[in-house]
Amino acid sequence: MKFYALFKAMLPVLFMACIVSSCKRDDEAIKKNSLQVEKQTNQLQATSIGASEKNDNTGVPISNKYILIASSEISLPTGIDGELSGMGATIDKKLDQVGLTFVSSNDPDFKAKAKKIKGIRSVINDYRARWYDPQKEKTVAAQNLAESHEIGPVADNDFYFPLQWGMLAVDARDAWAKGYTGQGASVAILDTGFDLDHPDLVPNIDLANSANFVPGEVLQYNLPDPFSHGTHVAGIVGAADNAFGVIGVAPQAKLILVKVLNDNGNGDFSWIMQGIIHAADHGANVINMSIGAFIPHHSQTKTPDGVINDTNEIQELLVAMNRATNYAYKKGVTILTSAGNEAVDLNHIADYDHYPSGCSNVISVAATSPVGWANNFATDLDIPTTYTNFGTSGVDLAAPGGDLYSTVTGNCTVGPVGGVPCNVFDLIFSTGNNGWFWAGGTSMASPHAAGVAALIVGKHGGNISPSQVRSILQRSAEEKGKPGKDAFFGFGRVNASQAVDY
Ligand SMILES: [Ca+2]
Ligand SMILES: [Ca+2]
Ligand SMILES: [Ca+2]
Repeated sequence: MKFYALFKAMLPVLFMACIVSSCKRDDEAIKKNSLQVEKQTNQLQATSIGASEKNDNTGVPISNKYILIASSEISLPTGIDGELSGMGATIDKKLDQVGLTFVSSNDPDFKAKAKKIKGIRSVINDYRARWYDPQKEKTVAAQNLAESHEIGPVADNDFYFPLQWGMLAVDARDAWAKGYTGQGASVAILDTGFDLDHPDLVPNIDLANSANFVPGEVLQYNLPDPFSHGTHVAGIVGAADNAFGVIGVAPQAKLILVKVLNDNGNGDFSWIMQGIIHAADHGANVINMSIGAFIPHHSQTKTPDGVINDTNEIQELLVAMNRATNYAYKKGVTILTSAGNEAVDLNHIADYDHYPSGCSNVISVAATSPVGWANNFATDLDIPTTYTNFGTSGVDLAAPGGDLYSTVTGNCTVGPVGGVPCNVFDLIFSTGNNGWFWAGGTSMASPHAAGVAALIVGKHGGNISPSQVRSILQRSAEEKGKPGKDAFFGFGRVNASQAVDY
């Protein structure tokens, strides 16, 4: 049976500008050699998708990849290996913990056959989606950067800290001054590949527990384009306080890097589920997923063969995803995700829901930004961005995500960086592949909140449940917008300093 669906997916990063700098300790060496700004507008658009993989801008079922969902949520049927091999199928991965198996088979009747295995509740296609389109990125003439730098004693401020208005917005420095830096907390970053030898990340990367779930690729980001989404997100959570580059919200948290999307931005749902389970089983206290997709409630597609109703398949896909997030939650993991960048009211979209922000036991984060911060450092840092999704049902918290306002003109200088369009400084500055970038999106908001979650976990020595972490995140957030929970801020904009007072 073919699987048709209405689907749209992307990584929630909207705007990027880059400053590619030498990763050298010497400030003189820190000169931008390239700067470009690009605005990508991603409007919600439903795309009708056929069962062909030819159009790689859209989500498609993978014709020979299947997800088997057991009736049990905590185990797989005994003897399933033998039954599957008897069908000529290959087991790609078994997740006994949640009763899921991912299988390859070229048998066109595989689905019908596998559904007959005792203890199997459903068999659906796995899905691949392009979550991020590198064709829409700028091309940067990246310097091939030597990283044979020497990092001196930790005494200086990290030289790009003056660019990090997001740290001011969440009162990160006050939390650090109180002695809370995320020490003792582990944050798993589920994303594209990462710059594993970036001097800002190396001190905190927990390589032993990091993992790649993308067949044919490695954990290290490996594209010529130096913007690396995963590297940017990781730096917001936990770039080291090492007198170099930038600082993350939780600069002493350990970073478990988990590659669930390939460097071109494609990812299978099975890779994401494996990443969630891996993080939960390898000591993560917090998971950050700066990824997002709209999945329809119902799907019915007219084909030459008649009408195909995929509603059940879609519901089962979500059953599988929820098993992964529920498993992590029960193992004590606080899960943060981006609310998405389509500027839609999540309370009032009739036919779609946003995932993984809509999964069970995850915290969804909307994005805020100043307007013209480089022109006026006293300006409000907590304005809802132009792109952020909103709605009380779909937003739990708000955090800095950055924006790129065309009304902000001219060139500005902030800290060590000058001659840059003033509006670029309203984006979030963090690590990229062999350098640093500005980027904006709810992809950047979620890791600010994940960093605050890490500060909370660190303060409590890891002995705190995800429901308690959520409660503290919400109660310590700064009230914004309408009193109480509201559409753009949820329970408020996260505050690191207030969070560590609980
Ligand atoms: Ca640093
Ligand atoms: Ca590198
Ligand atoms: Ca409010």
